[in-house]
Parts: sequence; structure tokens; C-alpha cells
Amino acid sequence: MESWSAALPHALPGRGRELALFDTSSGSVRPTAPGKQATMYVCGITPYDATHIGHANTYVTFDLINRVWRDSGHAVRYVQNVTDIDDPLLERAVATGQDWRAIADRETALFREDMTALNVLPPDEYIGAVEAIPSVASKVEQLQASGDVYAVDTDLYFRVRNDPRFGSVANLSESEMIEIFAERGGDPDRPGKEHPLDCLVWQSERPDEPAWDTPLGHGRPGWHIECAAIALDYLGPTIDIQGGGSDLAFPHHEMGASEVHQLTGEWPFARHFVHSGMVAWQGHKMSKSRGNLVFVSQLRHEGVDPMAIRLALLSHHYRSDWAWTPHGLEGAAERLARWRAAVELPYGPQSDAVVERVREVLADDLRAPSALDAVDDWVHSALTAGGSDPTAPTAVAHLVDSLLGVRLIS
Ligand code: 5CA
Ligand code: ZN
Repeated sequence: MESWSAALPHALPGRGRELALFDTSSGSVRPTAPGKQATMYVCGITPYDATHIGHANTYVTFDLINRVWRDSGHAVRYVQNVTDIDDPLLERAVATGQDWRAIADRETALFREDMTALNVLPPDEYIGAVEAIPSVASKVEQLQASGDVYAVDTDLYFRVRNDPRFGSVANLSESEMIEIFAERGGDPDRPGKEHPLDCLVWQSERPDEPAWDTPLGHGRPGWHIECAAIALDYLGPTIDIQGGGSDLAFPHHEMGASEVHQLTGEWPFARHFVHSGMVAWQGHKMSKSRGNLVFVSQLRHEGVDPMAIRLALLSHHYRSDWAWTPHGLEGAAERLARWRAAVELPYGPQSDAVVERVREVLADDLRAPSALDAVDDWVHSALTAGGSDPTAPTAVAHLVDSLLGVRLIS
């Protein structure tokens, strides 16, 4: 599937620090990316509605990681999926009388536009679930051959109990897992399952639903195996980061890691499982199913500068849950105007210290709010005391563009 494009970040003088990040599985902040090439798989959207601020927050988080890695000298290989076939898409198609493919194409195109506007670097591979169906089917066949898959009626399920590591991504108790599984697309109570947490890997054709012809029969993939298969195909059995919002830690990343483990024998699938916090609006987590959404495209059409949206997101640490407010966006727009005024000055205070500080705090589990404070300090001095360095304003603009992804000058 077509990705989107963005200008590569300016190379900054010197080299950034190695990034340490919180890993959900170990519950600790640890260094990332031991090799020259860093690999990252970020779960993409289910395109049945437009990109909302919660999505934007998640993709901007992983964009920061991409930028910090590049600044510290790593080549980055970044893969993202699009869940372009799944129940919510079919439900939306029935509810609105549209073709599910038309919805997926339209919302994916809008997502690309929103990501471009937010200056999010594109993945190297952007892969749809539909295009991954042959690969998913062959991996399910492999799991069948190893005894990791069984049939319930005409559907196929993964035996989580076969994997001794199952449970070690999200570290939840069995009762917590069962409760959350039911809330997030799982079916713990389906009769005929061997264990409530066994997850669907292949769903046979249902009346009036799309299905694909594969050696497993006519049907479509389960959700978790989709990402496991795409990540394996494009990145291999061990990657540096698998990422998404915190609602993906369980069951999605737990199940995917187990499936990869059973397929390859390798553990852990990701050296870091990285999860960003949830953004709320009107008192609840922003979600397509609840409908309490603020869309990126809507704000853009109202004339909001996407760089102000980006700054509003970056003013919260990526792991915290927070609530979107119009006031927060206004504050970000004011900050953006101040920063732009400062980098347009002919002279400014020396910039080495702010470059160093931004690198330091971002490398420490992406402390973006502290990075904004550091730039604020430089901007304040530039606008009040002034400075005598003619190269500093451009250097700070490049710093902010490269590492924070906020374009100050064109
Ligand atoms: N297609 C699957 C992943 S394979 C999926 O979860 N799609 S999604 O469209 O529902 O979500 C896309 C990403 O946005 C996920 O990482 C999810 O965790 C994140 N996300 C969804 N809602 C919010 C929210 N309110 N705040 C922050 N992130 C969110
Ligand atoms: Zn996924």
C-alpha cells in the first residue's frame, strides 16, 4: 500500500544520545536499539473513520522515537499496517450503506493527509491487512502443523496455553486478561474454545461478508495474527520496538508476541513494547465506538495550524493519559507564534546548550514537555535579552524541526 512522504529531518551538528525507553514487558526504562539499524513496527489505524487526536498522539509519539534514533546515528526501518478489513469496517459499511472498500480507501487517504500535515515521517512499508492475507494464511497453516491452532466450528483459534511466555507482555492476571479480552474484541465465552483467552486467527466466510480464497478455505484473518505476520515478513522475528496506544498492550501485543514465539521459537518478539497514553475528550477516552472525537482534519479545515496540534500533543508526556482541551490548543498556538518570532530574529543567544538539553531529555524516555521548556527558555532569552549569534535562530529552528518535528520556517 502507498505510504506518504515527508522531508527528511535536517542533520544536526554532532550526534544525539542513545534513546532509553519504558518497556511495558519489563516495566522499566532501558536503552533501545543495540544495532546500527533500528527496527520498529507500529500498529496502524482501522480506517472506518477519520484520524482523531488520540491516533495523532500515538503516531507523533512513535515519530519522536524515529527522529531521536536518526539523530543518534541509527538507520531506521519502520513498518506500519492498516487494518483494512475487520468487523468495525463492515459494521460501518452496513450502517451507512457504503462499500467497505470505499470507506477504507477514503479514510486511509485522509490519514495519509493528516500524517503529512502533522509532519510525521512515513513508514518504509505501509501494509494493508488485505494484501497480507496470503502470508497470514501460510502462517496459520504453520501454526496448525505445530499443533498451535484448532478449529471451533469452521473458525481457527490459537492455543495461548502452548506458549509458556504467554502473559509476559502486559503482565496481567488471568482474570484481568479475560475481562479486558471481552472489552477489546475478544470472545472469552464462545462455546467450543479450549481456553477463554484463545484468540481467533482465521474466520471462515460469513453471509454477506467479504472472504478470500486460501489454503485454509474461504475466510478472513483474525486481528492479532495480521500484525504478527506483517512484522515477521518485513522486519523479522526480533524487532526493537512494537508500538501502539496502551489499549493495544493486551490483548493485541500479547497475542501477537505469542504467535511469533510459536512460529519462530524467538523471544521476545520486541525488545521494547512501547505504549502511549490515551487521550480523552468529554470525560472519556476518545474512541470511534463512543463517537467522542476531535478529528485532525476537522481542526485543519477550521484553519488550525497542524504544527500547533503537534505542539499541543508534545506538551504531555507520551505515557500519560490526558484530556484534550481547546485551551491546550490555544496555548500551543501561542507558543508556536512565540517560537516562530524568535527564530526569525537576525541574532539570538548561543544555541549549543538548548540543542544539548533537548537531546538529553528526549533520550530519557521521550520527555517532550521538558524539551518544550528548554526551547521556551531559549525563545524567552531571544525575545527579551536578545543575543549576538547570527547562526542561532536557524540552528534552533532546525533543532525543533528535526527532533520535535515542528516546522517553524518554510
Ligand atoms: N488497527 C488496530 C491496530 S493493528 C487499531 O487499534 N486501530 S485503531 O484505529 O483503533 O487505533 C490506532 C492507534 O491509535 C492504536 O495504537 C490505538 O492504541 C491508538 N488510539 C486509539 N484511540 C486512542 C486514544 N483515545 N488516545 C490515544 N491513542 C489512541
Ligand atoms: Zn496491530
